[in-house]
Amino acid sequence: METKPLKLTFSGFKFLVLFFFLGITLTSFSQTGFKNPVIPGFYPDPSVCRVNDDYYLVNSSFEYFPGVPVFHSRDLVNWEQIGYCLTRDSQLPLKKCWASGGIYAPTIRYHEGKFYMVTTNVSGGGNFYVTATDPAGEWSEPVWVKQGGGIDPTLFWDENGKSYFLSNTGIHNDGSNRDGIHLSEIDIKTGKLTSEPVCIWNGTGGRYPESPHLYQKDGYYYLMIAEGGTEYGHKVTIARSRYIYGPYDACPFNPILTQINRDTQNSPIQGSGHADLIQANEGSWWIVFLAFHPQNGQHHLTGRETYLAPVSWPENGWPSVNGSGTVSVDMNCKTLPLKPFAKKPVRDDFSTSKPSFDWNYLRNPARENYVFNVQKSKLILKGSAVTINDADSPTFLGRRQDQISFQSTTLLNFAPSNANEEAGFTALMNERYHLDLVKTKGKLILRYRLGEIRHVEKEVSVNEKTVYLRIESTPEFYSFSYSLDGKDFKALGKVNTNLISTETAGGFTGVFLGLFASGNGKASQTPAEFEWFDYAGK
Ligand code: 6LW
Repeated sequence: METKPLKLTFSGFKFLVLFFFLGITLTSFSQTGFKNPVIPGFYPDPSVCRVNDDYYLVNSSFEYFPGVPVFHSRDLVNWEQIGYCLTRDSQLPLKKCWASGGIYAPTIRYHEGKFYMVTTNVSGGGNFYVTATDPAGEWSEPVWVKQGGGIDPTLFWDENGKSYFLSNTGIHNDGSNRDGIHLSEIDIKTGKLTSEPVCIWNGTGGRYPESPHLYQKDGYYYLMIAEGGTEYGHKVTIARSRYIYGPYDACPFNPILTQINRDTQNSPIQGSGHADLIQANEGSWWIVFLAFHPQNGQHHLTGRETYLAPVSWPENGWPSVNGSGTVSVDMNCKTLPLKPFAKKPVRDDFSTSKPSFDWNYLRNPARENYVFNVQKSKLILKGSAVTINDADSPTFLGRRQDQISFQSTTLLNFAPSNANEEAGFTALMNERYHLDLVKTKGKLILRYRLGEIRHVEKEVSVNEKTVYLRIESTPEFYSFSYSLDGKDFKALGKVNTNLISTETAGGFTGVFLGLFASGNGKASQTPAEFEWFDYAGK
């Protein structure tokens, strides 16, 4: 067959030019819509900064180690974890830290070529900051801020380059003990406050005025805070002043963000608050904030998560969040050009020499009790005297339950000959609230720890060394099953999710799915080998 060379006619050329520009317009300007939360699971108190086209976000981490996860994005919608700020015991002393103690809300800022992350270790030294030139790490040793008390610190540099430190402290500058946002100057090299903290605003009357962030725009200082507490009454308010020390005038339509109103009382998103504003590279404004997703009535288990909403902020005007001051799961707004990351695999086959960023320890881990055996592709846990009922560091490695419905399975090789030794798989809110599938000498046990209640739901005799353990959840129930061949799973029991929710257990964290081992009072002789771990949201 005769083939003709392809000739580009003038009208063909016009079409090509048209397609080219259409393509550019579609890919490099706005795209429509995204889903909240943008970072699902226990990732609360988000703070964000931008360097050119790159955005970096951090979250609080409480008793978990490493501390303060760092995420990267190029569109504010898709986030990928690139590391942690606090990876060394010297940066993150968590010894004997109580559940939901440790690291409270952080702020991340970029100033003159350096990243700063400032936060509070409420059970280990108070306010401090660390710095890095690469946000993926390593971060510096802590610079401690010498201020008695205070949480939710922020650093701020004004246009003339002065450094400021803000936090919420209960100590008011007239000596009374009243919550308010305090501001002082700081020597950024030493962490020494060079002026007395002064209370500049205590909000619009909601309890716990906290999480201050300061911005400079159109000749004003804008001070944005959270009020109402981090539960269902949470909200974001803002005030402004021509002078950094005030007086601050409250925005006439505060709160600028809340889910507490009549029209949002049945929303799947509740508790929106604790926010940070960011201006994108092309000029648009956005807000990141925490909120949570109740299930099974007014109960949430997946923690306070990271959400995103667009902000319109006219010159000399007030910022307006999403037009309505509320948010939804399906966000019908223009976004930056979307740059998604690859989906995470369902299986972790433990073929790496250290855990992926998904995995966390409880408090400062005893490193000798964790072996990442790359050759055999196994995670080997050695039980210590400490148990998962202790506010301590048991041999435990967990990942966040970041979906309300999921299925998660692990393959365990463990046949101890001593009755005190155990290893297993747990859904854990904290050391006082957890649901465990435990292998002991000759037995598999399903047991629940619910505050002062310790209940054994089921015991079956299992002498085999190898057992598959499975935890699944729906909004209403956790279900537990096991298998000896990986195909036929036998149900052991199910329990209501609300029994270990944040509303029941208290605290600021979310459920972890954890692999653990313990010698219950003395070191175990028998290591527990985990071959792989699967987790899939439904
Ligand atoms: C945090 C405070 C808050 O420091 O809860 O929701 C505290 N906001 O600002 C712990 O996350």
